[in-house]
Amino acid sequence: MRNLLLASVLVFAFSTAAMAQMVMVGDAWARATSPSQSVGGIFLSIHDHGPGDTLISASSPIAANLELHQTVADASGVMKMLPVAALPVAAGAVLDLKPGSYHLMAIGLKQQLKPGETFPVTLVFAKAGAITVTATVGTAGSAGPAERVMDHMHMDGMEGMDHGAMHQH
Ligand SMILES: [Cu+2]
Repeated sequence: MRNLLLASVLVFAFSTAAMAQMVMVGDAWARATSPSQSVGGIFLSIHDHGPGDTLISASSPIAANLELHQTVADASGVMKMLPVAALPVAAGAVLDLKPGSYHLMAIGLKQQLKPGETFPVTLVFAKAGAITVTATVGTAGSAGPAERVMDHMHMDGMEGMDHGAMHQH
């Protein structure tokens, strides 16, 4: 009887641990900003280890708002950023938020983002709830981790212009 009870406790503990890790967020980083810049891009990688989930919002103490954005080409090939209401992550999939693609846009920066500094980013998922990670600031033109340098070379200039155009009201 005691063994049965112990087994039940172990099963419960295991499933609780598994639930907590159904979504993992890593490689969070941001582009460095100039003192006059009020917006900035934040990038990270979301790994789903469960039945899939949806990123529904994000926040950070460094900015008034973090918006979910997507960089897309319009009919004439001009790159634009569009706010997205939610970002679905398929079961077992990896969703990379990276330059030229999905990203978090810090709106109303409260501080300059200087290379090497870190700050917290909280992501809220429909199922997994809130997950807070630490983002590291790269250099101004940084594409983040080395393997993303190719994305950077293709997309950085265009995305930089988009950010200015879209957020200067
Ligand atoms: Cu953006």
